Amino acid sequence: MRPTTASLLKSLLAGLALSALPAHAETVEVGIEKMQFVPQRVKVKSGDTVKWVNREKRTSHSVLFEQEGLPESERFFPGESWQRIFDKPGIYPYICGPHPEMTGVVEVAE
Ligand SMILES: [Cu+2]
Repeated sequence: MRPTTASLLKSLLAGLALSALPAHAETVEVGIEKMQFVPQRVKVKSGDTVKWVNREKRTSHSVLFEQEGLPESERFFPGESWQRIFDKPGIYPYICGPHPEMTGVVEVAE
């Protein structure tokens, strides 16, 4: 079947709408295993999401950006995750609430 003018116009408009969007944001995963954030330091781009995944057998953890004065994430258990979107470039150090010896850094580029 030949495409109609309307359907051609529709796909053209869809293409334009897509190209007007900002670059595709990504989700970067940080694992939590053996009482460590892995990798300990991640580099992402502005607009990206960082997702922490608890890969322990029993231990629950949290993510706490103490220096920003943000509330601690919920404790998440093995198999659970927590995520945050980073909109602004900068260096974001964090710890685990119940285990402050666990530290990590999110580096957000432009
Ligand atoms: Cu912890």
